[in-house]
Order: sequence, then C-alpha cells, then structure tokens
Amino acid sequence: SGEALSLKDIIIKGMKEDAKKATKLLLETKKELDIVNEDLIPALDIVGANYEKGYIFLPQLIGSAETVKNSFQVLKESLNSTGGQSISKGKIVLATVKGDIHDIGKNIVKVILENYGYEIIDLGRDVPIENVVEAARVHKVKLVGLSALMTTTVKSMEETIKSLRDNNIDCKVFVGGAVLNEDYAKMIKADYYAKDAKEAVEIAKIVYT
Ligand code: B1M
Repeated sequence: SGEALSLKDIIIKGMKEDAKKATKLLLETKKELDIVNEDLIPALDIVGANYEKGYIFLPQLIGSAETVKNSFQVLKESLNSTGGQSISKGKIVLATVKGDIHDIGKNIVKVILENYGYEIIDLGRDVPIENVVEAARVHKVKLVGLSALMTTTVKSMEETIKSLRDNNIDCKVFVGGAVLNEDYAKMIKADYYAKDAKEAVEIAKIVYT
C-alpha cells in the first residue's frame, strides 16, 4: 500500500520495471515533450549530481539510464501514433561524437525531428569522425547534428566539424548536449546550437526551407 511513486522517483531509484506503467499514467495528463523536460531530464540531473558527489555509483547510474529508456519507449510509441508525416522534409545525419556513449538526448532529438517529418540517418554513438563525413557525403544532407555530453568529447565534436569542412562537405552543422552552450558552439565552429529537441526542429526548418 502507500502512495504510488512519481516517475521522477522511479527513475532516481532505477526501478526499471515500473517505468512504463508510470509513464502511461502521466500521459493521461501531460504531453510527451513536457514529460521529457519536466520529469525525465530533471530526474537524470539529480542522478548525475548524486553520481558526481559519490552518493551513488556506476551501476545505479546505469539503472537510472535504463529506466529512462523504458519510459522513453512509451513516449516514442505515443508520439508515433499521433504525429508523423509520410513525405520527408529533408535528411539529417545525427551522431553522438567519438568517445562519447551518452545517447539518450540524441535519441530524443531524433524522435522529435522524425515526428516533424525529417528523415534521420542515425549513426549511433561513439561515432568515428570519418563515418560522419562519409554519411554526410553519401546521403547529400544539408544538415548534420552532433551530440556530446562530456567536456572531454567536445574536443572530438570540434574535430568532427573541422573534418566536415576540410572535406568540403556542403552542410550546416548543429550541436547539442548538456556541456555545450551558444558560445562554445561558436568556438568549435558549429553553425547552430540547440538547447533541446524543440530548438533542433527550429534549426531544421531554417535549413530546409
Ligand atoms: Co554519464 N556522465 N558517464 N552516463 N551521465 C554525465 C554526462 C556526467 C555529467 C555525470 C556527472 O558526473 N555529473 C559526467 C560527465 C562529466 C563531464 O564531462 N563534465 C558523466 C560521466 C563522467 C560518465 C562516465 C565517464 C562514467 C564512468 O564510466 N565512470 C561514462 C562515460 C563513458 C563514455 O561516454 N565514454 C558515463 C556513462 C553513463 C551511462 C552509460 C551510465 C549513462 C548513459 C546512457 C546512455 O546515454 N545510453 C549516463 C548518464 C545517464 C548520465 C547523466 C546522468 C544523464 C545524461 C542524460 O541522458 N541526460 C549525465 C548527468 C547529467 O546530464 N545531468 C551524465 C538526459 C538527456 C535527455 O539530456 O543528453 O543533455 P541531454 O540532451 C538534451 C539536451 O542537451 C539536448 O536535447 C536533449 C533533450 O532536451 N541535446 C541535443 C542533446 N544532444 C543534442 C543534439 C542536438 C540537439 C540537442 O543536435 C544534434
């Protein structure tokens, strides 16, 4: 008995099995993106801070990440059943940069962009620089999106952008991830910075009109 735990608590505690049910319940009163911004991300911020302070360790961090994946699975299904255009508005290459395995944020951006009608070529995470260049070339995309979550991997983000330029790939690059901001994005010579998935959609609209 007792009160049901909130989705945030479920994520913080890493209760994988309870995530789907709690997410479905929340969907009765809230929109998908609001759940991402008001529940998923704040919960992971707490988990990240607890990890940094040494209150929790890697297994708990992984447990919370897996709980979020289960929750996001439900949100994704919900989004796909409501939206989704059939005609592609344009192709976009997405990747989490070399050395970085954090892909929850990138996957959210992917689902939202797809929902707005863009075709996503998802290269995954820890993606070698040459794979990004090759994919941008082969698919002739006008837009490449890169994600990085660690101060150490912003460096490989910069190198990936440089390599796209050096190889004369004619595309715009947008970047995102918790360690970045507008100034940093400019410094590593990205064309655009996206704070979240909504801003990624705004950028796609600018590039593909
Ligand atoms: Co890691 N991790 N982690 N981690 N992890 C962080 C990033 C950290 C800040 C935690 C901390 O110490 N406070 C820290 C980095 C410190 C730093 O560099 N300053 C850290 C560390 C150290 C590590 C390891 C090294 C731990 C270890 O092994 N000892 C290791 C990294 C290994 C590697 O990459 N080589 C590691 C591993 C992991 C897990 C595997 C357990 C898991 C990731 C699971 C996965 O992604 N599949 C994990 C998690 C979950 C986190 C935290 C807690 C949460 C990240 C997250 O998913 N946030 C994180 C702390 C934190 O961020 N508070 C942390 C939610 C997500 C929706 O937000 O990705 O920011 P975010 O995306 C947002 C926006 O930023 C934006 O839109 C999204 C939606 O709004 N956005 C984009 C993101 N990408 C975008 C791209 C775009 C546009 C917008 O266009 C292309």
